[in-house]
Amino acid sequence: KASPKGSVALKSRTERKTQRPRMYRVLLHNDDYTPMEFVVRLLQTLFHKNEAEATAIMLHVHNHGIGVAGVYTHEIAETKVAQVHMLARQQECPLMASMEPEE
Ligand code: NFA
Repeated sequence: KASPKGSVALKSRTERKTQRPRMYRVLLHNDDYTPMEFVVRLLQTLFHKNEAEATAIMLHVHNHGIGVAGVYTHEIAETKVAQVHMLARQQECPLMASMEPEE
C-alpha cells in the first residue's frame, strides 16, 4: 500500500489478513436415464471420491434430485461442470451439472 510521502504505511488488519477465494459447490442433477454406474465412475474420476463416497453422493442425487459433487474455486468449478457435460455427451447421457457460490 502506497503512503503519501514514501512507502512506510503499515498494512491495515484487513490488508494483512490472508484473503481466501470464494468457493463454489458443483451440483449434480438427477435424471431418469443416466446409468447409476456412470455417475459413480464420474464421481471417482473427476471428483476424486472413493467408491463408497461416490455411491453415497450418486444415491443422494437419485433420491433428492440434486447433490454436491465437490467444492472448488470459480475456475476449477467451471472446468468440472464442463467436464461433466463433455463426458455425459460422449456417453449420450442427459446428466446435468451446475455450480453455486457457498454461503
Ligand atoms: N436416476 C438415475 C437412474 O435411476 C441415476 C442418476 C443418479 C442419474 C444421479 C443422475 C444423477 N438411472
